[in-house]
Amino acid sequence: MKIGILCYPTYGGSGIVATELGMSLANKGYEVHFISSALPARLDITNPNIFFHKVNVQTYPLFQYQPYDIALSSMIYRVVNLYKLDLLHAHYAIPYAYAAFTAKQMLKEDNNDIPLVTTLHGTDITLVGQHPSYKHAVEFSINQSDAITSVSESLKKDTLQFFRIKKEIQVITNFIDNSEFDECNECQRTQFANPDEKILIHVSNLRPVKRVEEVLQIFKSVEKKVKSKLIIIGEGPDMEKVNQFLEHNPELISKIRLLGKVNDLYRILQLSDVFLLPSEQESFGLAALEAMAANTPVISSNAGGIPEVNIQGETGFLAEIGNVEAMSNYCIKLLSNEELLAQMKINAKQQAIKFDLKNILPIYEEMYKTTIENF
Ligand code: GMT
Repeated sequence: MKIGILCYPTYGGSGIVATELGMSLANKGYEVHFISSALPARLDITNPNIFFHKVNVQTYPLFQYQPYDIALSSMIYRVVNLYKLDLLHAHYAIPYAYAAFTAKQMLKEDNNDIPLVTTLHGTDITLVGQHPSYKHAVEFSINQSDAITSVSESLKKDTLQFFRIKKEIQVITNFIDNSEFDECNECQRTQFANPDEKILIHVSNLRPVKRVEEVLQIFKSVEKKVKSKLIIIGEGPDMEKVNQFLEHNPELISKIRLLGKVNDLYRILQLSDVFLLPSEQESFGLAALEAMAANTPVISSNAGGIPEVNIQGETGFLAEIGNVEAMSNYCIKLLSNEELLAQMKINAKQQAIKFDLKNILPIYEEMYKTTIENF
């Protein structure tokens, strides 16, 4: 089977899921073509079954905004024709499902139409997709897809609530390749904390929905009770809030490490004790699953699909969105009880194993086959 994957190339959940899925399919012998504005961050382009097609946006002085969607649909059309693809898989409705629909119309003119699968990831539904500027086009392109998948039950519910969807939505949860988290010999806690200190960690693209200021407030409370350090990984618009917090709390500067984008994320997760995710919205919380795969329990809000991943009292603790006090207290409780911490580390890993790639990949393969058969 030859599959075209349309996704965002940058650090962000939807691009990561698309890339990991494509690489796993390529390892199983499928021919996988990535179409995006840049090489996806984690893509191993040396795999002979993987192809990358960069969307080139032709700039022209007349355009106030360069028309990426037109260039994208043209590139989809060209790649399908040239490489004889069997199926397109759009990750994130805007603009990928929309551009794929346009490409399909062009392909129909050549009697060469192919099935389109759209995977909904979260903010395309819960945030940006609901804006009146996009809503009708998002609803239309979801309904024009030949199969629709959602990364959690919660996101499926939101999609059905906010849009008039005429087709079945299949929940295929996000996944993790636990084999990438084997025994970490290079994990050196001493690089980040003294032996008597605990390590708290937050990983995100620091957008407002991630509520990074609450991560900092939680750490401020915890650090008073439990000797600890905080690691923040990622870059984004709310980095300014982090800087402002440090200006107001200079005594914490030596206790908070800002690492930006890192290549060895899994290694750093493996040496951490607790992952903080106080998000306002989270369709799934892939970052929490990655932490769990690294034996790291999670203290989170109960937004969206997080409760499907982080189980209260087992893999960590959850509180209402914005309840910093509860999240801080849970964190103190967890970090000051070695027995509880050790048990939750084990539970977190067991939960990650339930979401293992080898359980989820066959579901995608089956869905592709059914979609092609019914086309
Ligand atoms: O929120 C992000 O970090 C990025 C965003 C995206 O679209 O790339 O992530 C969304 O998709 C991820 C993969 O399916 C989910 O794990 C995230 O929960 C979801 N983010 C939100 O819903 C806010």
